[in-house]
Amino acid sequence: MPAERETETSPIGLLEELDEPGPLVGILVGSESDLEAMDPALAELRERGISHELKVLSAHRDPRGVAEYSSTAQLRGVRVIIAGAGMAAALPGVVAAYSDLPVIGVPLRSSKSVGDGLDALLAIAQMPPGVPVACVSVDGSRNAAILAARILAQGGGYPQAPRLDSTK
Ligand code: RP5
Repeated sequence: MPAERETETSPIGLLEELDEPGPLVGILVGSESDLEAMDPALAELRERGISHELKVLSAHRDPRGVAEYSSTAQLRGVRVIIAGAGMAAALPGVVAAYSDLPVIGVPLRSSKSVGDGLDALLAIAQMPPGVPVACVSVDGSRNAAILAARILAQGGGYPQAPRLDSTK
């Protein structure tokens, strides 16, 4: 499997790709304007030889695309999802609503941020009970990649948690 599988294509057709083994880490960003902030994560994963893909998918502008990606990622072999977004950063939370995979949110500072990224930090960290998102620091994409690597390094041995009613 190649260490790097970076694409920015639409997720349409992901279901047809189920035969192909997916990368271990899926990286999503809410906008093309977020791409540069994820460079440290890409470098970290590359250096560690961890296969990954990168897609631009907005929770607000393309909610169906986010739902399709998130609900098929595990079937494709993805084990951890890193999702970076700025402003009203709904992306990591929406991904976690559709997937049982661990989701690491990266709050991003953008030119229109309030409080230098405080808006995104709160949007990602303040998830309601039952829908967990791990949150790193503002523009902390390198830490997100290191955390993903540590999650991947854990073996099995603990049964997968059953999906519970997240409204409780
Ligand atoms: C968020 O809005 C994106 O994650 C980005 O950080 C911010 C601005 O997006 P653009 O207007 O630059 O596309 O959804």
